[in-house]
Amino acid sequence: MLTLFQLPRAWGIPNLSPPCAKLETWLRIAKIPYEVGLFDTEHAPKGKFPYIQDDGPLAGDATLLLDGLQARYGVDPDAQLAPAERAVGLAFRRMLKEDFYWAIVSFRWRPEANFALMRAAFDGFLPPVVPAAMRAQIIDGARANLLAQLQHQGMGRHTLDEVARLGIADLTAVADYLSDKQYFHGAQPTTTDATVYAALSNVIDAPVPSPLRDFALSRANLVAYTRRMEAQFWPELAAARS
Ligand SMILES: N[C@@H](CCC(=O)N[C@@H](CS)C(=O)NCC(=O)O)C(=O)O
Repeated sequence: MLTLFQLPRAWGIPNLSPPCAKLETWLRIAKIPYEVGLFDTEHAPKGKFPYIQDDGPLAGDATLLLDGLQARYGVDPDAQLAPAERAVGLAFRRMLKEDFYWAIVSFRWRPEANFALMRAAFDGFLPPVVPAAMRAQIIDGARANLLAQLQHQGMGRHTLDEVARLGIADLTAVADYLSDKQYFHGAQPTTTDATVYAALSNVIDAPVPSPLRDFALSRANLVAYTRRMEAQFWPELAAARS
C-alpha cells in the first residue's frame, strides 16, 4: 500500500503543512488507499515533505507525484473538466502554492507571538527522548531555515502589512471564483479542491492569528466551503470539531 510520509497531525486540521494537507486530501478525493508514515529529513528525496513510497523508490513533491498516481491507479478527478477549466484550476493552484503559501509561512514564523505557537506544535512532533536543549536548537533552526527561504523567495522582504495585502488579494480571488459553488469547479471535487482546502484549513482552522485568518473568516463562502470539504473528506476531524 502507498505510504505517505509527512508531519504528524496537529491543530485538528489535516496537516499544518499545506503540501502535506493537499496530497492527503487529494488521495481521499481520488479514493486511493494509503497509510501514513513519519517524515524523516534524512530520507526525504528532495529534502522536503511530503514524500511517498508506492511501487518504487521514495518519491517527493506533492505536485509532481499526482500525474504518476493518476496513471498508476487509473483515476483522474479532473477528467470531466474542459481545457479552460483546467487552465483556471492550474493558475489558482500555482497562486496558492507559489504566493499564498509564503504569506502563511510569513505570519507563522515572523511574529514572535505566532512563532511561540509554532514552537509548541513542533515540540509536539519531536520524540520525548530528545533533550530540551536539542529541542530548542532544532526548532530555532527550523525558524532560521524558513526565514532564509522567505528572504530568497522574496515574500520575506515585504512588511507584514504588505504580505497581508498580497495574501488577502489571493483569498479574494478564491472567494470570488468559488462564489456559491459546492466545489471549486462546480458539483464535483477536483485536484484544485485539494489545494484550496489545504490552504483554507491552514488559515481558517489553524490557531495562528493573522489578517489572512480574519479576512478568510469574514467570507462566509470560504468558511462554508472549508466545513463542507472537512465533512466530506475528513469526517474524523469534523466529528472532533463538533
Ligand atoms: N513543492 C513541494 C513543497 C514542499 C514543501 O515546501 N514542504 C515544506 C513543508 S510545508 C518543507 O518540507 N519544508 C522543509 C524545508 O524547506 O526545509 C511539494 O509540493 O511537495
